Amino acid sequence: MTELAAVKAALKTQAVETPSWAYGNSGTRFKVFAQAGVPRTPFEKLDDAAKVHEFTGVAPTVALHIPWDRVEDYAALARHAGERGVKLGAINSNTFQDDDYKLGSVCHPDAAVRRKAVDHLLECVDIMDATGSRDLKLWFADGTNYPGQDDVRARQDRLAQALAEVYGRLGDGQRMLLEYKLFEPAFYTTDVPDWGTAYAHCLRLGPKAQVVVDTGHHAPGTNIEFIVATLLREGRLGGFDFNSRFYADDDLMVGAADPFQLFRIMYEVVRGGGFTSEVAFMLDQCHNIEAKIPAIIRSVMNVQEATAKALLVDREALAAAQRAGDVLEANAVLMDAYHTDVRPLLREVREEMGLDPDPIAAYRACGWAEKIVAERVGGRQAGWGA
Ligand code: PSV
Ligand code: MN
Repeated sequence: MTELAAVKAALKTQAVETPSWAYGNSGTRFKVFAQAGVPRTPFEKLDDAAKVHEFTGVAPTVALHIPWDRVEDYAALARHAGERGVKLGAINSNTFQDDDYKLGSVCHPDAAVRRKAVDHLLECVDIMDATGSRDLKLWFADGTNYPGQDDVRARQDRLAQALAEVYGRLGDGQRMLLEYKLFEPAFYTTDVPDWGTAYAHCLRLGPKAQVVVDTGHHAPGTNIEFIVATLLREGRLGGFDFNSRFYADDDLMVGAADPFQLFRIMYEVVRGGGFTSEVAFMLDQCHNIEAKIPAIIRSVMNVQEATAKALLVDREALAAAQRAGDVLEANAVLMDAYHTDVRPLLREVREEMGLDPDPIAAYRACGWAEKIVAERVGGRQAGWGA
């Protein structure tokens, strides 16, 4: 196989998971702007996700969020997905939208609240059994707002205990992905603020516990690709939640704020052997003012472009320059790949996959946007909390 053929083959096997919540309405704490045609049920979210896969060819799974995507019959939901050519992906838990969680969930000082939170996580594993999902994604809003508010060490013990109970419930082939976030909604301490804390918990738990890197959850200027390289070296990179940030956790389209950073991350993934199904490439975005389905298609394409550039790095030339201590040449080799216009290559890849080379134009021409606006009348639009 030529080198270019190998790059194309790799791009064809790429899989980007889209999040059910990105198809529903979202906003800021100031306002949620409703859009016409937005799904009203988890089934309709899957219908939209299937369109993203139909036109990109690389978005075969959809992450669910419980309780937002709670249904009577999860096997029926999985069947509905299958009939449309997609599958259910990670199950995301929600321990942040109940009054009981004001002071935390699994780290709460009251054992009864912790019990409720852990029971929810266990219910999520039951759902994984029904949907055939591999990954349970955990993000905790737990933390404190004021120094002295709670004992930060005791909170770590409570967290460890909760995680151990859920870990023990995981079946064969199931994993726990622990997500960290620097701050928000807690403003003083966050109980899982960084990759080190997440990694320490995962290490204690065992190999089914893996760290998930949400690109929006870092301080400005953080070298995320270094974190990625380190977690891959340690065999603990479970996946990504891709999105873009300008200021804090902005949840904008991935690759919108800093495509160069996305390239550097994808290069470390490729370099570290992480371009496999063991690393889940998920989007975690909210499309507050832009049309949702085309924005998700655009995001998938942005991930593809960064991946293509990362795959095109001339690793032999790079290694030679690094061995020679040729700083400028090593940097130039990396930048050559970054500056390559990979859009023609990706158009070819899509054509070879039997797809339209321009997924956004194809989506616009297919009439789905008009159809959902006409048909999804009445009922309650999906959004935060639904
Ligand atoms: C909140 O910051 C958040 O965006 C986390 O990143 C989760 O992954 C996501 O919500 C869904 O719960
Ligand atoms: Mn996330």
